[in-house]
Amino acid sequence: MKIHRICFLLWLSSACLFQAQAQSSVRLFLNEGTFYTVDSTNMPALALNLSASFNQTSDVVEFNVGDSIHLHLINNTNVSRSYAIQALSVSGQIPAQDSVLLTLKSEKTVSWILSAANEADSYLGQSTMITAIEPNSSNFYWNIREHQVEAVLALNQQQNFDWATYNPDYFTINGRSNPEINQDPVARVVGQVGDTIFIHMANTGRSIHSIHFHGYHCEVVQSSRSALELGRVKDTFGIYPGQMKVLRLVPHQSGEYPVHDHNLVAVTAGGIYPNGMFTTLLIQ
Ligand SMILES: [Cu+2]
Repeated sequence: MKIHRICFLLWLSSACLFQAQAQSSVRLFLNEGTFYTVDSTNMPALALNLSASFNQTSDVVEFNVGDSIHLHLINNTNVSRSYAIQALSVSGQIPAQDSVLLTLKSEKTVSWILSAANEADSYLGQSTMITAIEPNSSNFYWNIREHQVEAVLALNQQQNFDWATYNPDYFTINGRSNPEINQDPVARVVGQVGDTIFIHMANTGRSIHSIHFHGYHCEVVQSSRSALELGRVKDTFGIYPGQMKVLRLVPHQSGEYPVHDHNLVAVTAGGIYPNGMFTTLLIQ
């Protein structure tokens, strides 16, 4: 997974006010390709990438609070596709091989989920995070999903899938499972004691997940579901389908500690444990 960081070389100079108001541009391609699980099972997929080549670990768009960005969303497939940022009540259609331009700005730190307006394409992988951050802050991104080949194949053929029979058997963070999650610098939290670290979690799947931290507690600083969650300091964070949740972690001790889905089925891949949602925090 890559990340698009819109940064300004002159941020700390006297030109920063001008630079901060400058508008930047980013191109995000909706690509189709083949998703490979950790045991080499494959299935058709969509992804949002910073280039026109498909990568199953959809890329994140990050910009600084107070800046605005022009997001060119390019449909690099041969059928018309929808898009939506539910939190902003933004949605629309992009004809095949065409694009739309979205101008986004935020005066406060916030993360949004950019997905399809329809469930099928979102489930196939058209879903990522767009986030406004404080300059020079430490941010990591966990796009949490689960996969069932039968569901993917049905939805990819525009057939209905009976979600009552949903029984996913692959569970990923940024399109990867353990042990590959720790090789993703966007997902794998690395920091130092006393750092302020923000972990942006989006549940872009269909199941509820419950993410458990060993060794540390985090504070909820954003929840798209309920303001009641804000300020809670815990070690386990439930996250509903479609929910965006941002955690603040200030590590008090060094070490390498696991983070995983507390539902142990979600720590498997094709039935093999622990090849699902499992990663480690590395604090020095
Ligand atoms: Cu645990």
